[in-house]
Amino acid sequence: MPINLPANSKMLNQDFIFGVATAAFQIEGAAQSDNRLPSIWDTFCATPGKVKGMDNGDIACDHYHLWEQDIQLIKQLEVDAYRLSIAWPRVMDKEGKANQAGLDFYRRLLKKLKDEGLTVFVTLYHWDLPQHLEDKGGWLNRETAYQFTKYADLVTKELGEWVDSWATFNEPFCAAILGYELGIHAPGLNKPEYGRQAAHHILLAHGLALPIIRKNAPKSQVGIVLNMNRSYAASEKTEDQFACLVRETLDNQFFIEPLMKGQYPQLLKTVAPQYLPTVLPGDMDIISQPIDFLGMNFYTCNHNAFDADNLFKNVKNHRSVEYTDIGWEIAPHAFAELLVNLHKQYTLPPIYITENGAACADQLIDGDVNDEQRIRYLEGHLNAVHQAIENGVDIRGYFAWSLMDNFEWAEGYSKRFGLTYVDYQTQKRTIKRSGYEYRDFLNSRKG
Ligand code: IFM
Repeated sequence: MPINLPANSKMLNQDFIFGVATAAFQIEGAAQSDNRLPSIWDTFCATPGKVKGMDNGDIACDHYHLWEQDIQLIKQLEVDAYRLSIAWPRVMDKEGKANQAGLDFYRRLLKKLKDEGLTVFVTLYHWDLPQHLEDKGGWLNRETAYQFTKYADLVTKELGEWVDSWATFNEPFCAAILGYELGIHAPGLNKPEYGRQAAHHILLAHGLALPIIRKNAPKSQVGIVLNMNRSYAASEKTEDQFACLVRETLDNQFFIEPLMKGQYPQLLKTVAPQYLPTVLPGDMDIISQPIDFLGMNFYTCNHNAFDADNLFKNVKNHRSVEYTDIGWEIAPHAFAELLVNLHKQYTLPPIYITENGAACADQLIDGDVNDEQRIRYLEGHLNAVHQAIENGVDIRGYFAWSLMDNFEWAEGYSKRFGLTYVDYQTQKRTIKRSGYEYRDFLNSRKG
């Protein structure tokens, strides 16, 4: 079943970038190698009851050792670009000094990626905060934003020559809200005021780092990556419509509005003031500086019914729809709508779809993984991107999540998002049918 786009799609032009994405903690392993410090995810994994099966990132996909073979895997998929993240605890010691052994790993990796002709997108923070900073309050401590600028300065100075695109943060919603408000992710705290204050400090760190990155890497583009959901009201009832509006505000607008307009959503002042962080004079100007691109990660949609005790309450779609193995509704139409709505609400910079993909109950049988649901998922969402572009949204690229199966945070290794199957016992990689279909689709474009 091939992946198809309309023949006239702008996504088939040579300048539209297609890639695959990963993140450091999810694939690297080598948790104790070369003076890497513990991160909040190491601590969270070691805390009983937090991660399924008490899985951890100690070995993961052992990419730290298998990186050359993994670059060949990327080449086999014949993509244009690769998106990865740097592990802060690997490259900086507690005093803020460079850890050359950790930096050397990334130097070798990035240089080879460039030698292989790939466009390289790097995210500075994909959730692996050094534990020693969490011990001082983590993202609840404003000082962490200033520590982040030192880390951003070091990394963009040392590694800038091989990077085409820098993102400061991946999914501030997950880092702050899942981590500090809902307690599902590291560091596992759960108070509304914590989540929103952590989010403010992350956005502040983003803004403080922008001029530093621009100075160190003047030829690269700089932006940030947000994850977004499309919210639907569970019914026509006023209270469900209201629940949907609040949810959309807390999930999406809370992050994009400060970046684009320098303010938090005004609606929260009246309906949920506990979700407004403490902001110091000047913060919003720092946060809302222009960016070269906005990265957008999309997976699913929500249906919201009013519950005064739980503004994050989801109900199942009452229509018969398909879900992935992680229980997320497959809703490509929601992706197109979300993109077009944002385009109407804001003057957006160019957008890259920095993540999109499906967790499927993959099985390796005789060297073959027949993941037809993932192929349909990819085709549906690629066509949604096409629709959004037709409706005027400036989208420049698309990254499938993920290059390979990996550590799926609180789900451990139980959920597989890869275009490549990983046997965690042997570390053997097997390209799934979705990987081959993605490759063939990219080749048809080149032809
Ligand atoms: O695996 C994650 C990734 O780290 C961030 N975005 C969502 C993916 C799937 O949950």
